[in-house]
Amino acid sequence: MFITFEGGEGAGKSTQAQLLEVHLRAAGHDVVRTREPGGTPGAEALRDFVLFGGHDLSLRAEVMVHFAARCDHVDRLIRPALARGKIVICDRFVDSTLAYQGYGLGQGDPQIVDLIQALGTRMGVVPDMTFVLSLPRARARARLAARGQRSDRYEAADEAFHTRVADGFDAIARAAPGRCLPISADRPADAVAHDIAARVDACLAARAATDPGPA
Ligand code: T5A
Repeated sequence: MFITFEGGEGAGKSTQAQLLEVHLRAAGHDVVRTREPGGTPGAEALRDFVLFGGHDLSLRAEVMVHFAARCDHVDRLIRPALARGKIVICDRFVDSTLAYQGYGLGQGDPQIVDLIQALGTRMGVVPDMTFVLSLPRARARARLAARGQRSDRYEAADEAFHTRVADGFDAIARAAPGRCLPISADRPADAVAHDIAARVDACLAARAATDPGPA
């Protein structure tokens, strides 16, 4: 089972991914938790390059860097883990490229959106469940300021960019209602985690009920 977390910066994706991992491990599941951009040594190097390198790439080139990192991540970590029956929890995936590069930077340019969607279909893995966390931007900014880490190039972008990204995530969730589960993150972390765990447990129970088991 492949579970992804999406949403703007500071919405609590990493916190929720970690809490879900703890919940599933406690129930005896074998879990791999990872993130994008990154997740493998090569993809982490590309993460540094694209988030902190200060390079002025064309938008298509930037899309390709995210997908180059993703290919390494899928080929070396995600697909093998899924093939071994593990539950993979990933903090961001293709939807982030669509929201940030497609809607945020590309402002919905159909050529960029098409490119991202075409590359996305070639990754060979599709999330079974995607939790799309939403949080008003002012609340997210306050959480990030309280945490006090250095900003990457997207976090530092203007508010119009972040509005387009948030609208992009809304559009993505509306377009894939079977996969995407919108979650309000403007609540205590344990309340958010409770809702997420309930959804995942229900999905695992439904799968177990239809699984014929070993022949
Ligand atoms: N990107 C990524 C692209 O542009 N294209 C792509 O294809 C991909 C894959 C990634 C950046 O790259 C962009 C998107 C991003 O800008 P990142 O560092 O991985 O950079 O950024 P984020 O994924 O946004 O990670 P953040 O850590 O900034 O945000 P999270 O994970 O949403 O938030 P989290 O869990 O770290 O929480 C932030 C703070 O809030 C607290 C936490 O303790 C923490 O201090 N918190 C809460 N406080 C109160 N109530 C709650 N419910 C809380 N939940 C968490």
